Amino acid sequence: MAIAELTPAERDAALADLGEWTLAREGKAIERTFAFADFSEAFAFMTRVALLAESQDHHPEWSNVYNRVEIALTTHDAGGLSQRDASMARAIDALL
Ligand code: HBI
Repeated sequence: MAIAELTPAERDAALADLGEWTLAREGKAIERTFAFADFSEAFAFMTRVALLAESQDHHPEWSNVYNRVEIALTTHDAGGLSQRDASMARAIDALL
């Protein structure tokens, strides 16, 4: 599916509302690190994100070490950031 990459202005506007997320990969991705009480809490969060990703057909690039989860969002089909990444970041924050 063709989807447009955000312009720098759109990117900066999206990030303004996503206070905990930072720009990465020279503006091609956004990322956030989450820390939970323990592995079980971290994995429960990852399960919720996984179901969200499937429902949105938009999938994170992520890693987990014990109680920490690192998530990066980018749109492969756009070759960088799209509105889908901003929407997904907001939806992920709502799963906390
Ligand atoms: N997830 N992050 C990300 N980026 C994509 O471009 C993407 C995806 N999940 C599924 C998906 N694209 C499909 O639309 C395409 O693989 C067909």
